[in-house]
Amino acid sequence: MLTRFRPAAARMVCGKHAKKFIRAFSSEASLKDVFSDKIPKWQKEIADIKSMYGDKVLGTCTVEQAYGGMRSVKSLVYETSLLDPVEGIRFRGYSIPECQKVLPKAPGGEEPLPEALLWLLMTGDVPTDSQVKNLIDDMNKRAVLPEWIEKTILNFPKDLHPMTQFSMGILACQKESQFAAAYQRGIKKSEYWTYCFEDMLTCIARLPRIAALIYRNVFKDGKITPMENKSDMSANFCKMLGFSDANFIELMRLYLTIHSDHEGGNVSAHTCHLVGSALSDPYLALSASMNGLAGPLHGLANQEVLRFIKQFKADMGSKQITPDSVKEQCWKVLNSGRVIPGYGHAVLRKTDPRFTCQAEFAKKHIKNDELVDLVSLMYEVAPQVLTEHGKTKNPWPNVDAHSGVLLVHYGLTEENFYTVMFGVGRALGVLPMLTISRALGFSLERPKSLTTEAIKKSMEIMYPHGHT
Ligand code: CMX
Repeated sequence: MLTRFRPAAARMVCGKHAKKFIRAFSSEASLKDVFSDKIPKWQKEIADIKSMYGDKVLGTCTVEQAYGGMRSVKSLVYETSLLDPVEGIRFRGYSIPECQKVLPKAPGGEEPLPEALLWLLMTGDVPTDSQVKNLIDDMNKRAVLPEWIEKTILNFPKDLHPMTQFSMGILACQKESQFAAAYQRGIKKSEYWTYCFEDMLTCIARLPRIAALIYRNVFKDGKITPMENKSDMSANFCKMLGFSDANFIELMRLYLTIHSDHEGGNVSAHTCHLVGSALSDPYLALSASMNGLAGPLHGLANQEVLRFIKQFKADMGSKQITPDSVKEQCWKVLNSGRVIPGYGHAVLRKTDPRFTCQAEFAKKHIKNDELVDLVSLMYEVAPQVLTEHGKTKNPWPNVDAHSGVLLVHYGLTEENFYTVMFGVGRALGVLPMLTISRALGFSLERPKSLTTEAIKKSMEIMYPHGHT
């Protein structure tokens, strides 16, 4: 059973450490064992980098960047994923197509299991089928929500935005934070991660139930199936939302996987990292992160895309949709001072591979769907319009440009819910990184801010004759 056992290294381990070591390299090893085993190596790597290069310059920040949202300033360490402007995201070095290939899948499924991605993000390793199965079993045990939280969510006003409800639902779970309780009792810094890990898994496991309660209460009759915690996270989630189509469940696996992580500088990831750096527990950090995701320039763009597409269809009435009419609609939006949602990106400079894999899913599973076809037509037209418009640095589509029409195809038509689904996925990236931050002892975030007056003064001293 010890398929990942490394005999040479194992021989060096003896006594009380041997049991822990063997546990960590067994194909049955739990995520916590494997993660725990990695920590000393990562800590040493960072200590070595700091001692060798601690005083070397990694990047600079210009005045333009300070005013411009710190775009591209290299000042964060984020281990789970890295974004290349042209190629797109890599999760621990694996591109999306590579993840689709190597990560374990559900029986009969073709898309990666999000739980497998969680393992990859936490450890850098592709897990075995049995490791993922054990992780799913563990998460299912943690997934049950306390009754008072279920009742609280069902009592929220139906016109409270689902993202606000989602953030509040996560915050309610904070009552049971093991990290917060342990910190109050008094724990050593070296123990922080283990409580953070427990909160991370419990929090992620509970998100599908929180989200499904919101969905059923706001958009349906408030009736929800009892807790579904027998299958994988995506299948459970779909069933609690009220969907049983096998292709929709596959889509959910892909959806949660690709929405998980997008390196550290985006608003939701950075917020989680920042709030967690104050040793706020994972529930507090994730709830804050979700408030950032709820902004229209970030996660809320997926609901805005569907609004845009629906409005476009309504404006067209019975007229035929053509590249020219799509172009005209794009200009209408731009000329009214709004952005074309789902297009552009702060880092990417090509089509987002998260868009591409959704387009490929549509090609494989969906035929003759007006809205899916419209998204394809938008892809032919919008980049050219945005290029002519001349403002955005990236005229290509991002993840949000495609996700909504796929959900509509399977009957999930309520666009105000879409960012909640993004949030369930995003937790699979930002909470593992939060746990890694505690394991590696990352510091409180405290960048230096300046006033405009201070910038002016410092520039006048550095450039007394003006800058040429
Ligand atoms: N439509 C119209 N104008 C756009 C645009 C778009 N899709 N994308 C960027 N621009 C404009 C910006 O508003 C900005 O204009 P001003 O100079 O007047 O302020 C200019 O182009 C330069 O912006 P940029 O450097 O190319 O882009 P930013 O890094 O500032 O912003 C983003 C990135 C994603 C917020 C922006 O492209 C945008 O608003 N896109 C539409 C909303 C969207 O799809 N968001 C989702 C992103 C993915 C996610 O986080 O989920």
